[in-house]
Amino acid sequence: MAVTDNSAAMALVDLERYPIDDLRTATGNELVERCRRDLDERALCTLPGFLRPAAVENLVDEAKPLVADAVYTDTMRNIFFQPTGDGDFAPDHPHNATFPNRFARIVNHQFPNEGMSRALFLWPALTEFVRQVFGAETMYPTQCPHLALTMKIEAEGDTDSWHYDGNDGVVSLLLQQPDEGGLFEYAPYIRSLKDDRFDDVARVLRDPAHHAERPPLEPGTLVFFNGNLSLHRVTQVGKTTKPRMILLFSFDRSPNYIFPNRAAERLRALPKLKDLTEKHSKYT
Ligand SMILES: O=C(O)CCC(=O)C(=O)O
Ligand SMILES: [Fe+2]
Repeated sequence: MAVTDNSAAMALVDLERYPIDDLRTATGNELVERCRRDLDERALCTLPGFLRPAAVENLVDEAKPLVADAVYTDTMRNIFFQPTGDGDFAPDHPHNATFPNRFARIVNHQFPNEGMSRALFLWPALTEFVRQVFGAETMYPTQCPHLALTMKIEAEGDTDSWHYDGNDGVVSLLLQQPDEGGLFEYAPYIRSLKDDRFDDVARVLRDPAHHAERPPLEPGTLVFFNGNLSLHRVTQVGKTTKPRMILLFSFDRSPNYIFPNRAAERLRALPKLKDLTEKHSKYT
C-alpha cells in the first residue's frame, strides 16, 4: 500500500520559522496561540513564508500540466449562492445583488496521488496544526474526490466574487499573485449566526475600499480564514503575465464529511479549459 510521504511535505515547509512538526515546544505553543487569537479577533490568520521559496515554484510546476483539465466557472451569483429576484427582498436589497464569478479550478482527483500538493494536504502534522488552531477535538482532511484538495486559478478578467463559505474553516496557500488585481478582500465577522446585518453588508458591497480589509498576501503564505461569517471576494485580475494560483485544503471535524452530490455534479458539468481554446492560453 502506498502512503503519502511525510518527508516530501516537510521539505516544502519552513519548519524553523513554523515548527508545526512539534507543537509541544514553546515556539509551537506560541504559534498556535497567535493563530487562534488572530482568527478570533479578525477572522484571518496569515503565516507568510510558510512555504520555502523553492516549494512555491515546485507546487506551481506540479499544477501547470493539470491546467488543461481544470474546470471553468463563469456565472453570476449572489452572496449566498441563492436564486434572486423571487420578490422576497426589495430589488436593491443585498440579497438581490449579483456579481460575476469566473475562475478555473483544478479538482482533487486531478492532483497526482504521490505529488507534493497531496503530500502536504495529507501530512498528519498539518492536520494536527489545523485542529489546534480551530480548537477542535478532531480534524480530518475531507474525502471528496472533487473538493477535498483544489486549486483556484484566476487569469486576466477573472474574479471570485462576494460570498460566505459553507464550512467553518478554510486553509489556503497562495502560490502566485498576478501583476494587477486578484486581491483578497473581506469584512471580518460581518454577520453573526443570528443576524445577517444587511445594512453593513450593503455598505461593503457599495464601497469595499472603505468597508473591507485587504490583507497583504504574498506567495508562500498559509492562510486560516473564517469565511462562514466573513463576507469575502477576490477582486478582478487586471493585465498580467501570470494568473493568480491558490491551493485550498478542506478539513472537517468529522472523518466522513462529504460535500453534497449537487456540488460534485455542478463541477462535472463545467467545461474544461482545454475545450475553451480562446481562454486556455491565459492559464499556462
Ligand atoms: O482565493 C481566495 O483567496 C479565497 C477563495 C475562496 O474564498 C473560496 O474558495 O471559498
Ligand atoms: Fe470563500
